[in-house]
Amino acid sequence: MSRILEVAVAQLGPIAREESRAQVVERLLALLQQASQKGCNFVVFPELALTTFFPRWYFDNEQELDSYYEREMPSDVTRPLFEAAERLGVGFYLGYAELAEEDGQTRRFNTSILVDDHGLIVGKYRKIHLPGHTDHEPWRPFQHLEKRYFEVGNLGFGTWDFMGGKVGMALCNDRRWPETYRVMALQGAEMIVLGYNTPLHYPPVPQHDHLQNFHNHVVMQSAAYQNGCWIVACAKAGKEEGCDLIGQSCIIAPTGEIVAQASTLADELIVARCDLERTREIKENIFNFDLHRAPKEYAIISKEKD
Ligand code: CDV
Repeated sequence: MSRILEVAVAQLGPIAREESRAQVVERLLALLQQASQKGCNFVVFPELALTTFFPRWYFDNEQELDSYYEREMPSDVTRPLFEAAERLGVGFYLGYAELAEEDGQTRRFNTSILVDDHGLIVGKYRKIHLPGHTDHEPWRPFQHLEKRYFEVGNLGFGTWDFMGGKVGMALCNDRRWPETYRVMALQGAEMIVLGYNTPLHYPPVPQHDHLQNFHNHVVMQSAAYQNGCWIVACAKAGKEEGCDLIGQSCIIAPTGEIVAQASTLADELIVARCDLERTREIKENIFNFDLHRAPKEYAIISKEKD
């Protein structure tokens, strides 16, 4: 027996600072359409997919900063994506900057949503591992101000019943942390989807620059295997406003094997037929959690710092 999700990763090339939301949505729609023509029913877009990666600049003008966030989802400009999802019967994952009013406060999150094949939002995730720094650091060739522009997500790592499977979400830096995947795998995740914006140059430790693509894949391939789940990862790639972003978007089987990989740094669609039943090969054998995990020995992992 098999349980298939026909998955497409819609890697994006650079988004210019001057590019409008409407122009970006046109690009996303073209990829969604292409995915549907290839017989896919689920499309994964990148992190912060509607604008340029704005945390690379320090803004002291709040109005300018706010212009990168979405106050509603869908909005007039993003609704065509939801309509296309319903019309084509194609669900999607999308990352964006969220400006929310909660408990009488304005809050900012790096967010992703799962939209089903009826065009309905069925899940929301707010990024938990926020990399970078809080203050302006002019010594850097570009800023990475996620710690300034976003709060740590307050929704935890969830999983959702989605189009016949159990799907979890993460965002970029989350993919480097083993706990991200394990928390979702313990909730039954069969597929974990994520988007990323990863510069080729890491200013604090430039001696690792040549390892960026390796580190990208090594964490996700081992996580897929160790948690017996599919991992679907979508980059925003290429030279964006002078900053090189890695590509190598990929679809990884529960065995840890990459079954599809992008070969450009531009808008590119890659696809794979993902059988969710294949998660059992791992989950019922080498990584059978019920039989072989030793959680009593892992208590230190979730202990707060003293
Ligand atoms: N957007 C990200 O989370 N980027 C980080 C970089 C800064 C290291 C990443 O983990 O890819």
